[in-house]
Amino acid sequence: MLHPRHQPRLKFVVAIAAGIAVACAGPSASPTRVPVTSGAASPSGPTTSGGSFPSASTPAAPGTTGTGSATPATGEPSGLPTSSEPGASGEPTPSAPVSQPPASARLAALQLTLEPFATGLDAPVFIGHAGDGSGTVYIVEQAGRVRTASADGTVADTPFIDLSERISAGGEQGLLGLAFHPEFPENGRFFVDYTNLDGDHQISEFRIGADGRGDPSSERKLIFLDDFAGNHNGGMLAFGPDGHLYIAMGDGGGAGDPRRTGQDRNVLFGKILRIAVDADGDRPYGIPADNPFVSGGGSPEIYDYGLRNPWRFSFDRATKDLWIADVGQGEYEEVDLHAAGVPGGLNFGWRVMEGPDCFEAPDCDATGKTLPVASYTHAEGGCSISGGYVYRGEAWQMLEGIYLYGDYCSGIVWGLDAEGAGQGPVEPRKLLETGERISSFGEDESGELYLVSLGGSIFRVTGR
Ligand SMILES: [Ca+2]
Repeated sequence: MLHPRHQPRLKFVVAIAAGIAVACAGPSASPTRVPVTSGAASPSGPTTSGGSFPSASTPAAPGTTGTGSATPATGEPSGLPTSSEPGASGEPTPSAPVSQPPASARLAALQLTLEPFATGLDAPVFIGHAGDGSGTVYIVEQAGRVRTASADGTVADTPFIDLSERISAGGEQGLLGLAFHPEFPENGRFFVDYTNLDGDHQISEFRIGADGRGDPSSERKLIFLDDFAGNHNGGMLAFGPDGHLYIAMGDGGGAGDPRRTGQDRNVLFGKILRIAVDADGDRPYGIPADNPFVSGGGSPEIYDYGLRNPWRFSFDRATKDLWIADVGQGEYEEVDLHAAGVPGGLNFGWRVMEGPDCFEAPDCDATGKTLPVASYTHAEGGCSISGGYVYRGEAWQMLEGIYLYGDYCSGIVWGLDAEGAGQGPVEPRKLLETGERISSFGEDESGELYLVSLGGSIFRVTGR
């Protein structure tokens, strides 16, 4: 199933539908609006930006990715922190280390703010770290470059690696994911997910060269997947607490899952995949022995299924829970939870269901499907969810145990009580209207969180 299926490839070249702008306009009034610091909010907002990444219902137009012009308000590097000391970007409020209120109570009182971290990036879609103790963060630019930034947000001129010549970028395509091997400091191995020049999926390993940067000539290809549409490509990569590589794969694209891949356990589209990254015999990767379909019933790489476009997912550092944000079709954006200890093989419902409801059919069979722990309608707040992280950093105790996520179209950020979500329905709280095209969240090695705007800026997330 890893080989091209020689299906005709649809080429989506469409203008951004006016409907996206309408759908993304969102509520005009926000009772919970919290000011973004340092003028980070862009009054023009995402509703006029045109880009759709990753789209909810409409394939995105190629070449619409921003380079910063849509969100100019963060200004020049002079506005950036000039020191790696925490105080340079806002001193965390000292607070008692013991007996803090439960997450639900802190969430109700939380004031979330963004502080400028880095600017001038070219369509950034992710930020992460290498686990090397350096404080360096790695920023993925959609066109195919990985940039490094020091702890004070200074972006190095020379990319860590430039893969742009082998990548098709624009719309939902490009360099989409990056994950460092858990033993990267020793072995220099890292992994990327990109759409190649044909628009097909490639998950590959690279290694650093003698100069300490990624070596473009070191590519070792792991998974190739022939795609049939430009949208719904997933893209997130992350090593789980089990040391295996988890891979987000969208349903292939189009609209409404035309090939019914989400529920088809014999194709890799519409899934979370899980592999061991070392070669196993003739296969360039291994299959974890406890993957749910190793003995039949589906492709052995599959971990969870029934997903539409799980653009971003993350693991809770403390609980090891897997949080998946699945971009919806025309109605719902959803947050899915795969609790630690629960075996793989969960079915999150697409395209039988979208969010908590049946999709298209007036009624449907929800038996055996894992419903989202949270969702929002497009009328409530956007058109394309960008999943975030459960905060486990040290600087902002008010954020401890709160899962943050946002919407690309509306720029809204929500939070929910992560522990509570594992026990039953929780009520997310709208925390901030950023005015940014939120392409992703990310974390540094110490667990501090960042918000990535496709417009070219990255912000630190703070909570008081
Ligand atoms: Ca696709």
